[in-house]
Amino acid sequence: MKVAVVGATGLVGGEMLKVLAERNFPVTELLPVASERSVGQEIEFQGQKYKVVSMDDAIAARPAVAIFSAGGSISKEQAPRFAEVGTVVIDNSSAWRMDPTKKLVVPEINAKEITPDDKIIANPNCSTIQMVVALNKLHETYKVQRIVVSTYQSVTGTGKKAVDQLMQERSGQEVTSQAYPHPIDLNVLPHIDVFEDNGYTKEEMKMVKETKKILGDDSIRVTATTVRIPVVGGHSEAVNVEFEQEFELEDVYRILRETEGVEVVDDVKNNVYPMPKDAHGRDAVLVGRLRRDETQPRTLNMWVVADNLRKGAATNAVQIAEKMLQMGLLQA
Ligand code: 11C
Repeated sequence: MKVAVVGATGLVGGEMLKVLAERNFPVTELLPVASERSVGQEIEFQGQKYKVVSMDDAIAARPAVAIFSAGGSISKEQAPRFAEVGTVVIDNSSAWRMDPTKKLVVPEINAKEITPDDKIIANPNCSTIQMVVALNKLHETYKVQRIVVSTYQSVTGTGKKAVDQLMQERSGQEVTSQAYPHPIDLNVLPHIDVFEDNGYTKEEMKMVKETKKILGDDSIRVTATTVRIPVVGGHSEAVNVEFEQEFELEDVYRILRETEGVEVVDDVKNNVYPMPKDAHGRDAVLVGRLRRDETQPRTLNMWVVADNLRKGAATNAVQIAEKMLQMGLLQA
């Protein structure tokens, strides 16, 4: 199968290539696409060298699937051009997520909604993916009414420039890479993406809107505070969730142990709980610190950690492609 990876030289693009190879996605020809200045540069994939090609050349090659991670404006412009030649686009930007004509997919939850008419599929935001993977089965059992979430997000969510800023600050070098308006090392920024008119950031509003769309329930109330911390391994989230039905904590543990994509890491007597350094490089969503909110009924506190570049981005996108292949929706 011909596969295009658009944004192949970025942090997420690199992870997409790694995940496609690791999972043995049946790639017969890779079309790495990047900005004009990278065209001709070589990329290694499964022991072979591939030249970075232009967007137009990739479209002309009519790949079966194009996995995009090149930013919203490029997706808005270029995804329809791929779709027109019959390529299925799986897009990791925010360009199509809230478009009512596009599916927003976490395969464990709603891949069954994809139909042969869907040519552009949206991959959700990383911080939303890990939260809904953890909540999906609990929602089916107890019905989520309200979520209060605070995030602790890795600099890898911003990209290479931010990783460089953190590392330069940490090593005491001159800081030539400035991704944030403030220092990030030894600091915490309650600011991810741009501020909107309601005082929330775009990242916070993504968690509000995308959660409802993926879980297919507009009545769920979500309020979020998203925070950048000087960490590279993954995003962490403190999630307070109020259900319609009462629960037993032991049933919550059982449901989470049986939830696809979740790993329960919770043994506080031995100081065992999810941490980004343990999630790094893995696909599982780690869940721990499970406890009742003692201030009100039917409410649970949990701590959710995942590698934002993997399940939060590349792995989820490749899993969508795998599901579509199984469903007969990708033509070689
Ligand atoms: C971050 N969640 O950590 C962002 C990165 O809408 O796909 C992903 C942005 C997006 O900064």
